[in-house]
Formats: sequence, C-alpha cells, structure tokens
Amino acid sequence: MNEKKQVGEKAADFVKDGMVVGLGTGSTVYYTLLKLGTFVQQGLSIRGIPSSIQTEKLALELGIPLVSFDEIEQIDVAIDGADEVSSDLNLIKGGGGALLREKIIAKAAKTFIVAADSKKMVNQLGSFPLPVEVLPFGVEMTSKYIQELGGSTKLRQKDGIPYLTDNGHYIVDCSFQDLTHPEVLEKDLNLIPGVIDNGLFVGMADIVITMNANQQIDINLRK
Ligand code: DER
Repeated sequence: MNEKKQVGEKAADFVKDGMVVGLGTGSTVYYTLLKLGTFVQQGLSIRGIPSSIQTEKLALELGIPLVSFDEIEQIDVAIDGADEVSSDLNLIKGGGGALLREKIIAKAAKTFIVAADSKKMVNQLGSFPLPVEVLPFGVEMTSKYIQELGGSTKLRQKDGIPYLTDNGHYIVDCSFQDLTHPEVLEKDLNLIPGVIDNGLFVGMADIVITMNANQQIDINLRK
C-alpha cells in the first residue's frame, strides 16, 4: 500500500476535538488533510492554520475550518511532511517551497508531528539539497555567502524563471558536503543578510511517523 497514504492518515489520528491544527504542505500531508476532512464531516470540531496557499485551497475544498494567528492563542498540533529525517529526528524541509510558513507553524505548535515515508529516513542529513528562502534583492551576493559556508547553490526555477514562494521570495537549493552539525549551519545561514530562513528544522519534530522495513507504522518520539 502507498506509504505516504499510510503515514499521512496515521498522523490524523493525533488530532482531537477542539484542537487548532497546523496544516503542512506536500504529497504526504495531503493524505492527512483528506482524513481530517472526513473526520470534520463526521463531526470533529477543529480549526486549521494552513502553511501554504496550496494547503489553504485543499483545506477549504475539504471543509476544514481555517483560522489565522490573530484568532488563536497557540497551535495544539502541527502535522507536516519532510524531505529528509535524520536518526535524531532533525529535518530537511522545503522541497515543496513552503518552509517559511511551515517553520513558523511548527515553532508555534505544542506538538510537531512529521509524517514521512521510509525513503525520507537517513542516518545523516544532506543528500537532499537544503532549500534556503532568500530575498530576491541581492540573491547573487546571498548565494556567494552561502557558498562560503561550503554549500553549492542553485536558484530554484519554475517554467524557466526563478520560483517564487507564497511570500514572494526565492529559494536557493544548497548542497553541503558536510552536514554533521545541522544546529550550527541552521544558525550560520540565518545570519547571512538576505537569508529569510532555511529548511533545517533542528530539534523541532516531537514525533515522526514512518514505515519500517516490515511495512509497519513506526512512531518515533524525540528523546
Ligand atoms: O516543503 C516541504 O517541506 C514539504 O513538507 C515537502 O517537502 C514534503 O514532501 P512530500 O511531498 O514528500 O510529503
């Protein structure tokens, strides 16, 4: 069976009546949203905060009520996907271009749950190029400073022009040879003028739901 569907649907089981739910972005959390839509039709009362325009549209289609931050105290649970998950549950995110709002939502959540198929699970982060959200102004200089940190940079394109995030920024995809200290790199990148944020989510995931080698659901808790 489809691993993304299994882990995505399992994540929906962590959502309880009355919760404010951070809604992630991507093809795994797509299944979480479908399940939550069914639960809402069956009477579950939740309020969602979407991490992208794409997720906002899907949630509205599914009848999931949406709120914005000025209407809530905090998020009870946020559910999202990831591009890579390390053995200590650090993440690379941003493959879907939604990392900035995803990180704001994940930070605001009492519990941050990641649903990831087994291919995302790695010993060490870095095979997936690290997405970095940058201001379009001066992107050439910002990229140079990222290169000085050891990353080779590639401006993300869509239909032959630079990809624009929901926030009107660019994404630079960065390949680092050495990502043994993601907690250091996450901070160093964000000190560069022009970097808005990056796809390293260090120490943020509380629970990671994945599939093990026996095709069973694995629930991993951050130590
Ligand atoms: O952009 C992101 O971080 C998304 O969560 C995304 O990369 C997850 O990927 P998926 O489509 O494989 O779930």
